Amino acid sequence: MNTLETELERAAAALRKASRVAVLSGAGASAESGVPTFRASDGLWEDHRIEDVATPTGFRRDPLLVWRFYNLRREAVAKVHPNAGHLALAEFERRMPGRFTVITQNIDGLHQRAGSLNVLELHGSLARTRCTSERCDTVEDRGFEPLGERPLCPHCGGFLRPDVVWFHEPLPPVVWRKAEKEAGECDVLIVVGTSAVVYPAASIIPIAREGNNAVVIECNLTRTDASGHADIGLYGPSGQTLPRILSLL
Ligand code: BV8
Repeated sequence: MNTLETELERAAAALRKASRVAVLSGAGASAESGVPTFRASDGLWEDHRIEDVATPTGFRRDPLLVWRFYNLRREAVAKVHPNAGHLALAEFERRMPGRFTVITQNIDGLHQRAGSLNVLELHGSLARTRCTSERCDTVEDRGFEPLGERPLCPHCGGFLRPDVVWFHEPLPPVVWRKAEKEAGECDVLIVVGTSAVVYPAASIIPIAREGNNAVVIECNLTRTDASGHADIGLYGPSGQTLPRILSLL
């Protein structure tokens, strides 16, 4: 097993040669900002069944419970800040303008707040609401202002939902197609803070390998379902490993 130092050097060497880089980030990328992950023992799903709070059925069954769950997350995310890992990814992009893409499963907006410009939100955003009335369907960025227990559309009075992708819902087609393209064309894919169990997001990893034979760098605390696809493994907090790679470039 290579030491972290060796792996950091290998990661830096791969990035120096890269012409296009993509990132697939998950909840672990925000963990050091204080945002709970999903599948840790004290994770977000701990108090809820996924089916009750992150599916269309759950929302139809009990919209108040679902809004309580998402309002709590909006309130929590309003108080946190990007961590050194987010900031390092934004600096990577500044050094490779137009050739660096963050594909995120996260809905906390922290990559953008850290300065990343080219961000593809596969699973939507906590900051946005969407009107459920078919004749309206308005999507609005509401920041992290409190929305009340059952928010209504200011335009048509219809019921609002969070503009996030729930389980059993398709990912936004335009975003997904862009993510597939970027993953298929990159030379290096950095997989940071994801257990790689949710699909189709996790298929970004094989798409990068099979598309352009990309070098896959996994940044995680532990080995995951993605580790078998990884050429380089940086096992430690991404708030430490990502800035370390940057310092070696
Ligand atoms: C779809 C938004 C089809 C909401 C999320 C049966 C029926 C239908 C579909 C399915 C099915 N069975 C399976 C599926 C597919 C399903 C799926 O993948 N299920 C899984 C659970 C098996 N997927 C779907 O349903 C998708 N849609 O398939 O639609 C379709 C097509 C056409 C028409 C109709 C339908 C939609 C999936 C999207 C679900 N929405 N989020 C919300 O956030 O509330 S998913 C949710 O999980 C988050 O987005 C999260 O990002 C994502 C993945 O979790 P991770 O980010 O990886 O987080 P996790 O806690 O698991 O791991 C954290 C990692 O970080 C760990 O490895 C940890 O070690 C590491 N870490 C911790 N700290 C650090 C760290 N690493 C580094 N540094 C640290 N400091």
